[in-house]
Amino acid sequence: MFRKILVANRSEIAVRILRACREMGITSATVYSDVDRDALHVRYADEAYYVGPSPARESYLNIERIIETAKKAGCEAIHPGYGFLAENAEFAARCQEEGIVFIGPPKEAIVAMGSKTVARRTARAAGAPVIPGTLEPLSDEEIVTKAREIGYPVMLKAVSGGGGKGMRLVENESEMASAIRMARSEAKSAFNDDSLYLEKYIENPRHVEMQILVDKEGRGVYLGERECSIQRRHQKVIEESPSVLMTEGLRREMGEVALKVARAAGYYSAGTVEFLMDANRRFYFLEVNTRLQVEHPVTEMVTGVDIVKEMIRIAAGGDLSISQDDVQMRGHAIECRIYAEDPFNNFLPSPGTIIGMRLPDGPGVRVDRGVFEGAVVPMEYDPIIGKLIVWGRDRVEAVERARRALSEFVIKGIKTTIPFHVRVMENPLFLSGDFDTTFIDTVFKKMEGERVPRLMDIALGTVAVHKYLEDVAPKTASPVQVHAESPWRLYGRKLQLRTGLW
Ligand code: MV4
Repeated sequence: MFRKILVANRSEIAVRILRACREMGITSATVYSDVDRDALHVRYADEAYYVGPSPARESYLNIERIIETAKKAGCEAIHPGYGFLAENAEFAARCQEEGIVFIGPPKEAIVAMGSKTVARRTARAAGAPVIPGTLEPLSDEEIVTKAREIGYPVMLKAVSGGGGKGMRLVENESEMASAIRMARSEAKSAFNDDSLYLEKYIENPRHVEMQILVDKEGRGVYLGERECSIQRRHQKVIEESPSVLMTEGLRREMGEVALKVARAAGYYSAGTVEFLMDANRRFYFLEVNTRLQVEHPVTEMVTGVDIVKEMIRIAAGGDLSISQDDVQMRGHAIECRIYAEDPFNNFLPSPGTIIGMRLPDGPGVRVDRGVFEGAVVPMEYDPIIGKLIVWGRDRVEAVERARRALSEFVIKGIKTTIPFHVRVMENPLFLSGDFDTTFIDTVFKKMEGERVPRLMDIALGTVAVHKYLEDVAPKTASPVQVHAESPWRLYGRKLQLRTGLW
């Protein structure tokens, strides 16, 4: 096992990985930029090294500086977390050249899965159901011909894309010329690669992804699926496991497909194989995420497997600590991503100083966070400041705990997505499980200009802090009184009635 690891990331994911190091008895080091001098991850690491100015490209993305830091600190391995250098094949290659273990998949797998057409060819060769479409990049002329063959509507996608960038829905041939132009230019500026391919458009799909672990010997397990259909502009906002659509048979099928794709790509480490699922529960391979994902905790909550520790063990050449038979999914987990964004103002970023914070806890509650009371949320990086993950014996209990935990969760000084999650947790479509990737756009778009009603404010748990920070409390009824007519009880009853559906 490694003696010392460099965690080349920041915020909640750096903290998460540093915790795994501590549990494994591995000495940890981390890196920080100017603005992160006092950041939480710096405090959780055994050592922290300054790597440059605040802009990510000069610090967290500075490959040579990070490698040099790992060597200086005497680290045998680097964990990249997610984002930044996590899916950067050049970085993985540089680690290898310097004799440092990259805690992630082999660089060849990053390159292969980074090309969506190579990924589709690999998946197809492995026998995975792939969305009908092309397996090669196309010229403008080929796009028009192939689109006719596939049949409109089609999705025009960037070969180097993923996550929705450079993607265009094209309903008919008259829209094609301008769609090609826009997609190529978007892809060119985002990935420096303007090549495109085509897929048949899947209407109102659900995003279901399979978590896998594969060791360097090629032994693998799947840890079940995550339902990630609640997204906003291709950013996931809520994830849960299991998916309400899943059956045991379907899970086994999807899990085995995911492992076959991974093996065909020469993959090892933790990874995620993404699928789109249509209204008939047919699933199609979408892409492979060659990294630890933001939403990994929901899988940890239902399987009890520590994905980060397994990932480190695999990187060190160790065996998986579990076989497929050991993997049991128990209960239901839901993750609410807490972003420093204003849900009442089109999710505008809301950087600033956190002047007050109360974290939820109690039964079935986990909070992974990158901030603390007094912390500054900088504008330079991803606005995710933490995640609330709840576990319940079933989906109903998980939702009840999410509501309860959200009602305890207070962050003052910046705007957060907490009130947004409160709304989703009371939304009938979400509660019924009958939602797809259009959920936020169709049902939840109109939070602009809305104000949280006083009752809601109390349910949010803000009263206690208001008492000290603002003069709101005197204007409200006492918490006890309001509680008696709190919307939560009502919705809680409605929810109980729905239990039979799942
Ligand atoms: C699609 C699709 C429909 N048909 N591909 C968006 C993000 C990227 N990872 C893939 N995406 C989609 N690809 C075909 N052939 C619909 C989406 C899509 C979507 C997928 C998952 C979650 C949310 C989404 C929101 C809009 C569109």
